Amino acid sequence: MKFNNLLIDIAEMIALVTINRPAALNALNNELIEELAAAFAGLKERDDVACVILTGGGSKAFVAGADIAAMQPLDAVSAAKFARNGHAVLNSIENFPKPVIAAVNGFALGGGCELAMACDIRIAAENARFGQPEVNLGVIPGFGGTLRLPRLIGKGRAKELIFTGDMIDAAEACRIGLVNKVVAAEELLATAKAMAVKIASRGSVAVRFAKDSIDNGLEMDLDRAGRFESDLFGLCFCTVDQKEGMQAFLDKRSAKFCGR
Ligand code: CO8
Repeated sequence: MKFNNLLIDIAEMIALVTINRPAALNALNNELIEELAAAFAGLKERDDVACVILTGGGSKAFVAGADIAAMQPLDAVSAAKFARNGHAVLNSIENFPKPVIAAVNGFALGGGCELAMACDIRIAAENARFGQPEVNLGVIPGFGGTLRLPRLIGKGRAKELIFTGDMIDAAEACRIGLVNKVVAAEELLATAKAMAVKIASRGSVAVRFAKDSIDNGLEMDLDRAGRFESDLFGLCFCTVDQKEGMQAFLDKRSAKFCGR
């Protein structure tokens, strides 16, 4: 599929997906949301992709939010539809069977912050800025911000960010757990790639099960979550990678995983 707003580059088992609408600071409109959905659906099926990095085109923004010009004339029904489409694509990223790293290279506001939060890991450049400024526009976050932000940083801090609409810098985002680490802008992609390559070298079935257990386990009570984790732990023992990983340890050599 040809994309008007995305660049996709695949190398060394890593897919780099760049949201490329820099003239509008990569703001999310319907077309871009549909392209993101199609891109992730395609990458899901590719055996030559073990990990995805999502970043923004240009030097200023990861994604500066949903497209305000496109949203301004919407009525209630079409706004709810737009929000539901956004939820669907962000859920597909959160549930993507391989790790997704957000390399946040500038503004991550509104839908952009929500998109970053749907990724598994967030690495920010020093110039990144985060916020949920929707109340400044007379609306609330509509792509999962009221749901994922409190789960990530706690209810009190999430309410402060959402109620004030304030922007925070990368250092503050790191301090409150919104991002995993902050690096110099020129090191952002190399840092994200190094992490992706490291993850891709591990047992991919185990990484997938770990993602499943963390994401689903957080939504269950501890008893059910414990049983879910135990079942996935047991399933690991059907894989070639479990036999290889443990044998390699016993042989005092590096494991050669095959993803089965
Ligand atoms: N939508 C559309 N266009 C945008 C957006 C946006 N979110 N952000 C920036 N742009 C455009 C600007 O209009 C401008 O275009 P032009 O050059 O044609 O005038 C261009 O990008 C560059 O932006 P600025 O000139 O404003 O750049 P600055 O460096 O001065 O400022 C900011 C950068 C601070 C990021 C500023 O652009 C800004 O405040 N942008 C809006 C941020 C925002 O409010 N984001 C939240 C949007 S709401 C949202 O995301 C809700 C998600 C859920 C939707 C639910 C469905 C109904």
